[in-house]
Amino acid sequence: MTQADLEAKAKQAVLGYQKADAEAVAKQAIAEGADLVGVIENGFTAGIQEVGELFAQKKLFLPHIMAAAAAMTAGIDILKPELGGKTAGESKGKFVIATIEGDIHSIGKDIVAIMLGVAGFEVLNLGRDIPCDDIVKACIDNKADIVGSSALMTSTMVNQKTLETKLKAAGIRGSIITNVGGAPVSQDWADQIGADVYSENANDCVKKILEAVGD
Ligand code: B12
Repeated sequence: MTQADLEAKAKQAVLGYQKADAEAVAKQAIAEGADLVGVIENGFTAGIQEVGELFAQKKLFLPHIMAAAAAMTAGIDILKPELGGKTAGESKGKFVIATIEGDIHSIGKDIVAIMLGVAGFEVLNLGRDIPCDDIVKACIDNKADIVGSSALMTSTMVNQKTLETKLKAAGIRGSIITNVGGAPVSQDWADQIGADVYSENANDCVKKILEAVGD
């Protein structure tokens, strides 16, 4: 099967809420030595983005989103161990990532975390709805080089600003790169709150953070 066919099948599995199909296409991609990052980005991610748009247009409802996310996660879970990532001593930097306080959206953040791992960063994924204080503590405890926060709602974006303030108060803002992302987040917002890097998606994040750490 061609790469394009595998990607189309992965996308269709998410759009059709078919967990078993998502797992099957992931296994097939591995067996055929396909470009697995391509299958994630152009297949599973493209599928969930389309579902997200249909949800926003009220053509789909919450159960659809849950089922599509479950299919995507099942496929990605099979691909993850095959993606490699950093090997000991080669880390490009320690990246702490979390969905910001009050926000439970985790799909995009998890995709970013996977791609950063593939690019050679040591990623500590704290999860979702993580209090700013806990993010700051994780940065200190792990001597993080970069901290990324995800916000999917206009009501939770403000906590990315709180995180900036708390990193300053903890005295570590000068020694850490801050990265913000999420659908309502923009370069303007990053400038407004004083975040170092805004990323539109996983690719953009890897590119800009590699630049920021001087790789
Ligand atoms: C899936 C989804 C859910 C799922 C989440 C499942 C999960 N485990 O994540 C469920 C059903 C649980 C859910 C719940 C809710 N949701 Co919702 N949800 C969505 C939906 C449809 C898609 C989001 C998604 O996963 N997109 C796919 C991923 C791949 O894209 P992404 O998240 O944007 O991530 C990419 C980039 O943004 C970027 N990125 C993301 N994070 C980060 C982080 C860093 C560091 C970087 C660098 C980059 C980066 O890279 C990613 C990969 O390319 C959006 C609609 C939309 N169009 O966004 C609504 C949406 C975000 N939800 C919304 C709402 C209101 C809610 C609820 C309050 C609904 C409710 N009434 O209960 C609750 C939230 C409760 C809470 N406290 O958080 C609204 C927010 C409105 C607003 N502007 O504030 C939206 C926009 C829908 C809408 N149009 O109304 N939701």
